[in-house]
Amino acid sequence: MVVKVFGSLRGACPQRVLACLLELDLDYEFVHVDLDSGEHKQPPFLLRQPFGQVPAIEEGDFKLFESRAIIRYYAAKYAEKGVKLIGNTLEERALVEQWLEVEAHNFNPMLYTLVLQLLVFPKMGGKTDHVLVQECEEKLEKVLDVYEQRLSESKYLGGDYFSLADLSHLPGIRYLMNEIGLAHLVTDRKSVNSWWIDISGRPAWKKVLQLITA
Ligand SMILES: N[C@@H](CCC(=O)N[C@@H](CS)C(=O)NCC(=O)O)C(=O)O
Repeated sequence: MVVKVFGSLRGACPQRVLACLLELDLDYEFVHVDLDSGEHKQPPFLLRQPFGQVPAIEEGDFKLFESRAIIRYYAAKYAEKGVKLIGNTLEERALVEQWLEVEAHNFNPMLYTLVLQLLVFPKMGGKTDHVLVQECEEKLEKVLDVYEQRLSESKYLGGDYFSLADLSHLPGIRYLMNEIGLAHLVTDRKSVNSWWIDISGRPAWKKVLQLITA
């Protein structure tokens, strides 16, 4: 069954879902939600996502929101497809879950604030809070130091295979590299940089980039 993805291509969270669907080679239909006109805050969309954010998916009668819940669902559902995005054993899976949590709770809050301060607010005519930017950058440096240690011992975050833990970082690190002038946070760290070159070169992510820039 074709998966309907409701979102905006410029959003990191919809990009996370697309990266997963493309890794799994699943058919999907992308339904554009117009963030500029506030379509995501209107009652029809709130029935799909009560917090008024993208993405949400629909597959027949089944509906789901929260990008990380969606990627977990599809990785588990299609684990037999031959693409191992989560572990086979409980322990392998727990490691992937651990780094997915790190992405959501240690990496993403800093990244999100930096994107708002350095990209979104200036575009809307607002002012950047440079003290906050400095604080977030320092906190993100510390998070990425932990990644550097992990990736100097393990090819990928969750183990020796590309998993959801790596995939979930792709949209956020793209912002660091290309949109907010903080590529040095990655390139200054040998193992993080090699990991980024590897995961961002995956065909599924390249297809997401083509969609974003089309
Ligand atoms: N935890 C949610 C966060 C969703 C989210 O922040 N979506 C952003 C786009 S990446 C959005 O809808 N922004 C518009 C808004 O919050 O009004 C998820 O992972 O799906």
